[in-house]
Amino acid sequence: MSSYGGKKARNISIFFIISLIIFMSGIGAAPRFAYADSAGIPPANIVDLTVVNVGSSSVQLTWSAVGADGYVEPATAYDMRVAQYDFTMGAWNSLTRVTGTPMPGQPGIQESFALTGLTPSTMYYIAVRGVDSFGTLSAAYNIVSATTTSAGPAIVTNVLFSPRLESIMVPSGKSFTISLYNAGTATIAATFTATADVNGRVALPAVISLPAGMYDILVSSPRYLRKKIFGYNVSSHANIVLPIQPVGDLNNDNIINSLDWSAMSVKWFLNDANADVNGDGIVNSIDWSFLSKNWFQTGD
Ligand SMILES: [Ca+2]
Ligand SMILES: [Ca+2]
Ligand SMILES: [Ca+2]
Repeated sequence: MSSYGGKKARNISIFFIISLIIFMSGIGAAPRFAYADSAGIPPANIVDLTVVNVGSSSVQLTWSAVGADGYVEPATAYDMRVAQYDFTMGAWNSLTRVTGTPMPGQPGIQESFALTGLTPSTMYYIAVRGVDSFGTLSAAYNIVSATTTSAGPAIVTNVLFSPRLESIMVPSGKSFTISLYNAGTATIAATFTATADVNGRVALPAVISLPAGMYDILVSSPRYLRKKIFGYNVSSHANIVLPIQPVGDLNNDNIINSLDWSAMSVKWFLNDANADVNGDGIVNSIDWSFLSKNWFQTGD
């Protein structure tokens, strides 16, 4: 047993010594070949810079990667310049250098970069050159131009409507249908039905993407004539006070006439939510007085 154990110990120590020799001699380590970038050889020219997409504040670009020497070994960096005029080589150093350009990949691969922070509806001229470890730039380049798109109107948020009803404060939970027409047209940009909050206000639902701009706004609510305001400039955080809706259209046909009186008269002296115009719990001459006052009025 002891001789076996001694043989094992000897084998382990021989293995350890051989490993140490291999380690110290560098045999077995990954070979490393440092590429000697030549100062005299610039990165190849980048002449395939291409605009692939244009937004209101960004331009998406692609080009083929160049190397530190021509197309050999990845370059050190890219030097991209942007101007609002068609520039010449002599102007290069005076142009704004774009930050955030990608680390050069293997020569020949396609690089992709989004130039951001641009002004809408503006023409830009862009070029890119490879840079080697000596700071030598590609000798030549192509210039691309792109005009950013217009910004477009912002989508409004936190818009409130304050409907107004003849004879009563707007009660919490009262239902309103509000339609926003593109101003001066019959085109509805948005329409929704929602109930009033405890302050009698109706919020534009967050799911509606309404661009800021001019709208004609139609409001309707059961028993009240529809009312429209024209040319309202809707923006975020607006609180839009709507016109007073006359009461008495019990059958919701947007006119107050004998049909509404018929609907009221059959509820005379009763507690009927629809015919009780002023909400005092009884249908009587007070409710009739509202119909009488608004007789033959029509809504918008
Ligand atoms: Ca070089
Ligand atoms: Ca009616
Ligand atoms: Ca009443």
